[in-house]
Amino acid sequence: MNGRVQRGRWRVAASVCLLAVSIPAAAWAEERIDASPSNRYSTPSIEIDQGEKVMFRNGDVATHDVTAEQKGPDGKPLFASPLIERGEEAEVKLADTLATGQYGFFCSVHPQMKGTIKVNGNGTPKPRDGAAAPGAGDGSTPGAAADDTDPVVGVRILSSAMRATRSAGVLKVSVSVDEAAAVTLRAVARPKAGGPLVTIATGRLAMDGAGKRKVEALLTKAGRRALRGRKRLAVVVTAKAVDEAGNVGEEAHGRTLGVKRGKR
Ligand SMILES: [Cu+2]
Repeated sequence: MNGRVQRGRWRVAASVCLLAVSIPAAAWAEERIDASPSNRYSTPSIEIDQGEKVMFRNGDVATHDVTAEQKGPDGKPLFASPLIERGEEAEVKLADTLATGQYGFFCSVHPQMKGTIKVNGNGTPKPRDGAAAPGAGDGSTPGAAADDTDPVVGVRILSSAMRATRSAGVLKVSVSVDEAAAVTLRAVARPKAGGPLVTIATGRLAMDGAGKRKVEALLTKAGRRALRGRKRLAVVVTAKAVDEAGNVGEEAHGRTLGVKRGKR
């Protein structure tokens, strides 16, 4: 009987010890989401502490990203990585600002690729820039505050018909920014099922202030070829905005050409 009590105590002591070791270890870690062939996340669900950094590594041959399903108060995804090519690794930005909870993500090029980031109660989330200082100037250092706010860019594909797009040689897109920025546009598609992503249209424009503009992205040679003799084509346009201070904002929009809006 005495022996039993003793063993019980030992067990409690051992598990407290384990806890003490595992908590700081988790806090140092940097979690990673991986993509693998073909078109899937090989680590679809990860768990992080609040404030922990998340990386995305693309071990697949196709281009992928990690985009939050939920949008923040600024209208941007709660967290996102840039689109990266095979073998590249990039930070899933703003994942370190997440509070305890469960957050879905997907690939903006392959929306069927889905995963979840679970944020546990350990740690402290990093402040979210836009939410922390909504247009509030830095009063303590008048006129000297560096611009470290990323431009917010929005993009929508306006073109919907295959034939009209092909004969015009351009993909019509609407672009919005919340400040002056140079915007580059890149439209990709996968003309062959299981084949590589190709750039089908590109464009660039300079916005000298906040606003919205319609733009025509020129079809590339590969783009004209991809649209030829085809009824439908799924297209994703990524708009990348760079402001004068070099801060970067990015957004993507996908649409299937040849399918009328609101119809299946
Ligand atoms: Cu993808």
